[in-house]
Amino acid sequence: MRLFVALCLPETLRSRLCGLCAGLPGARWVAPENLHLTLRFIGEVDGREAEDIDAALSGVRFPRFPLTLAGVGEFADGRRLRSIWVGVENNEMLERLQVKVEHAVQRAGRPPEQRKFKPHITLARFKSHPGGRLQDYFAEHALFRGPPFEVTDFTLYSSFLAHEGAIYSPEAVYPLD
Ligand code: 2AM
Repeated sequence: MRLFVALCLPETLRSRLCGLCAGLPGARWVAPENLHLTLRFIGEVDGREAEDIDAALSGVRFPRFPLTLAGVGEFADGRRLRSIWVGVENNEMLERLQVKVEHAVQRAGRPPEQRKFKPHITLARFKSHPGGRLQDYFAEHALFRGPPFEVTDFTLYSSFLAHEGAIYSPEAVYPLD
């Protein structure tokens, strides 16, 4: 199975984010129930590895903390637009939690993540570029700021790639102190 560790977002916040999910031709918008903030992508594992990862994540001790989503941005490979996302206000606690999760996943035997952690919530992925509409979109939503919310847990998700798109299922939830 294909695993990743993420923060689940409160329902009210996901509804707010849905307001950002319109107005770009060529966008494949993420379904509201799939909006999440990834802490660590793990990838394909077998049942034994999944158990080790679950055990390591169960050992993470970390306090609850507040988080605020803000701003919008894009990921591109050269000139090819890959995705647009909502960012996070500077948050040292989030960075520290991510490091703890990264270490736990490594203790479970996975190789270190090479990419720098860039917290984001993907809103849409693209097969074709929306052209000039993208600048309008960024101008319209540049000042987006969500209501602060408390992070009370993190989740190990499995991802199943179906025809209609990815289906994410929470496999385990790890409460913060
Ligand atoms: P994305 O939202 O930026 O695409 C489930 O697929 C989650 O894991 C998504 O949040 C996705 O990030 C992330 N993800 C998928 N493949 C990845 C990879 N190879 N490296 C890092 N993160 C990945």
